Amino acid sequence: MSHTALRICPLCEATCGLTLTIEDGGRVTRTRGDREDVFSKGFICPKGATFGELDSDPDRLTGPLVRRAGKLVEATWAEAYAAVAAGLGGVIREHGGESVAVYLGNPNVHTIAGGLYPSLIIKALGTRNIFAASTLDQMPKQVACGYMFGHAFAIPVPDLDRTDHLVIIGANPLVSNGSLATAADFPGKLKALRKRGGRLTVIDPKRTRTAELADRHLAPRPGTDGALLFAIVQVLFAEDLVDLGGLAEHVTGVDEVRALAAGFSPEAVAAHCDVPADDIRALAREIAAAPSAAVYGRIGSTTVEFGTLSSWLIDVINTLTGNLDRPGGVMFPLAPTARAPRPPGPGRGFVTGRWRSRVSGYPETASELPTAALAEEIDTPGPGRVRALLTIAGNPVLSAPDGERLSRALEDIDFMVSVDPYLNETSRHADVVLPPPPPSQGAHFDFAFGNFSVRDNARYSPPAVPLPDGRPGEPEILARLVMTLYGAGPDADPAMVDEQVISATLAKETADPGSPVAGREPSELAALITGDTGYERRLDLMLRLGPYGDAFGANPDGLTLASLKAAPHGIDLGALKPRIPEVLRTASGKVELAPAPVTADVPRLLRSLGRTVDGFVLIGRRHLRSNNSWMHNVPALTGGTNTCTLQIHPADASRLGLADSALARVKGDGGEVEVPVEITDSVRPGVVSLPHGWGHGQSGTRLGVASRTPGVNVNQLLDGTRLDPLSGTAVLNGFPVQIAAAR
Ligand SMILES: Nc1nc2c(c(=O)[nH]1)N[C@H]1C(S)=C(S)[C@@H](COP(=O)(O)OP(=O)(O)OC[C@H]3O[C@@H](n4cnc5c(=O)[nH]c(N)nc54)[C@H](O)[C@@H]3O)O[C@H]1N2
Ligand SMILES: Nc1nc2c(c(=O)[nH]1)N[C@H]1C(S)=C(S)[C@@H](COP(=O)(O)OP(=O)(O)OC[C@H]3O[C@@H](n4cnc5c(=O)[nH]c(N)nc54)[C@H](O)[C@@H]3O)O[C@H]1N2
Ligand code: SF4
Ligand SMILES: [Mo]
Repeated sequence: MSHTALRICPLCEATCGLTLTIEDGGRVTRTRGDREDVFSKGFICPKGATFGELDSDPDRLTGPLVRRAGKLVEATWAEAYAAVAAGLGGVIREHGGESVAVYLGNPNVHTIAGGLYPSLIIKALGTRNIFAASTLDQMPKQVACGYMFGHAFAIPVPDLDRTDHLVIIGANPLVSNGSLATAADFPGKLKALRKRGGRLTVIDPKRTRTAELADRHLAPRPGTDGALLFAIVQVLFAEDLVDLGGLAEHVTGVDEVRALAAGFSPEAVAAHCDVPADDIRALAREIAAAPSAAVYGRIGSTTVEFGTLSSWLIDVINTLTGNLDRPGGVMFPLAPTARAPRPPGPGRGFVTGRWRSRVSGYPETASELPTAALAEEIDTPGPGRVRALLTIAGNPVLSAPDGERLSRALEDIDFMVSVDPYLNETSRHADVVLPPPPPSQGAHFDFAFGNFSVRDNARYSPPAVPLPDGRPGEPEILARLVMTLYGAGPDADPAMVDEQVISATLAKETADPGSPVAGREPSELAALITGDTGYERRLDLMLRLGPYGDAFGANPDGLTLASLKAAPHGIDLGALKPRIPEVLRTASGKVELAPAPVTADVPRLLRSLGRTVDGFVLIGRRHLRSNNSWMHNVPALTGGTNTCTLQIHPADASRLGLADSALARVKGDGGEVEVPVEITDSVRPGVVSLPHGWGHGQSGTRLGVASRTPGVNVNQLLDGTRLDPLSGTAVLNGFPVQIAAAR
């Protein structure tokens, strides 16, 4: 016998609603798109369709592992927490909680646990050694938006359903399904754009599947978008196309931007970008002329040498053309668990560098240090050295620069804990591995992606399959870590962690005159909270205090956990709405178009204009049936085009004497790899493309399928010193390499 259950897909940012067919034993045997899902309306991709295989991968760990006499062996949960208490406790007693580093990987934005507990763990440790996938990803956007709008999470997203002209820079949503723009069925939305007479422009050094759909594809040299975007700004001013529309009274710094742009005419940057000046000029005019336009950048605009400048310029263009915060332009989503809007006014503003990394002195950004500096923080002796590491849902040995150095550092670290379902290239170094259950056995709510959804919505999935007896869910695993750090014994109830948060939040909200529950009695509100678990109760709390919430009865039709549970296909909260000035938290209370720390980096961009590259420039790529480093272990997701090859232009290949599938030697600052070439004219001459997340087959891992087609680790070509200086983000796209035929 079998039955079906609904589950939001946690495998990418599109957050599709899935219908799972579940056998009596709890195995997911079939996965379809949920046609009634208010957000995804039945869309599913090949990765979502293999949810069942990924869920039941036999290499997933079913219980904790503890290192005994040098070897990781199976242990009970009680033994594992005792080992954590002894191991981390010892390091903390000797060197302090600040000697423990935390690395938060990408899936934290896809889990309830990752949304609710890491900040409590960090607080319990009292450490500033926080590292995350952010500085391998979107941190430049957070820094740029932090300065412009006052908050690192005030990130506008393209209003995909209403825009007349979408300009995509360094993103390939046909493959990635979108990022910092949560939209199920991105391909369908691009087709709908064309159908309603809209335009699509793609700026990408590669002719990607997304570029193939475009009306106009500009293929600049990698890393030169900053100059190209500045040239668009220059044209807007020079041709009198600047029109802030209703925003004018809310924006400062326009004249400073005008002055800075003067040095970047299309003619001044054309040779550097290798894009004709006329094409840049035409694009600027089209963006200005469109009834609405949305300029949107992703990985190819952030993980690059001028990542923060490019991220900033994207929203400068949106602002100067009146497209910021208007339908069809870029808008600020309002998540159901966000704080309910408060009256507009000046805020504290955004700063970086409140502390610095110990070895290289990199500034903190959004409370994180650059992940590229994690290895040196561990392996460089001296006071303040990182002595222990906790990784949650991360695989930095493959995802960050110079994984070999990080691996060596982790061999010698005093103590390491990994919360991860797999024994992989990173977790194999841990002293204790705490595996969360497969996704079918966990509840789902998208705390992170509500902030980036192109349409506001609220959806909740309870666990589709019950947890086996004695197996904790990931929220409980992390809550128990918090308790352990505070010295609680094995019998302490982890739900106490959640109750603590609930009472602290209620005390704060009832005392805040801007809160929907200002002046009310915290104990009266606490008694109203529902939910079967600690995390459900916190979700109820956040929903009820949030922008659409019931405010604990004051707004009886508002959202609660109960109302979400009563709507299993989700609740649509409507198209995005303008939020300026309410969303702004800058010190001026305005959009600060020319923040001094950002404009101070413009001379570096100007200096780059005359530079030439000797050799090749490497860019990355993603594959539809894959996700970073951790989906190469499912047979249905391997093979076909999903392989680790070096894509190279035919002219370059013939010059180097490389035939298709021949081995090429690729050499970068940090090391070299040998990899089969794939000859294709979809990459520009002078550019090669190598995907990340490969380099499996390392000793001590338990990844039977991935080990058979290991691929090579592109990040071994980097030594960790190439960073966007304003955000500490690694330059993973557009770095120089030398290529030769392997002997
Ligand atoms: N060269 C190059 N490098 C890149 C990139 C690139 O484009 N080029 N992209 C970068 C980007 S955008 C990112 S986000 C990073 C990703 O960097 P990471 O987050 O460090 O790496 P992932 O490969 O996503 O690894 C995710 C880990 O989480 C585990 N996991 C999966 N599901 C769960 C879960 O439910 N709970 C827990 N606790 N663990 C889980 C997996 O087993 C795996 O170990 O990589 C970056 N690295
Ligand atoms: N199938 C699949 N989906 C995924 C992932 C995955 O691994 N596989 N990863 C998920 C994650 S963690 C993220 S962050 C998102 C990323 O989502 P996207 O950013 O949409 O994905 P990428 O394929 O990395 O697209 C980056 C594009 O930038 C281009 N590029 C490289 N350098 C430059 C440059 O200098 N300038 C310009 N203009 N373009 C450049 C590349 O050619 C590439 O097409 O995808 C998510 N979704
Ligand atoms: S697009 Fe993303 S969220 Fe949707 S089914 Fe595929 S992997 Fe899952
Ligand atoms: Mo990412």
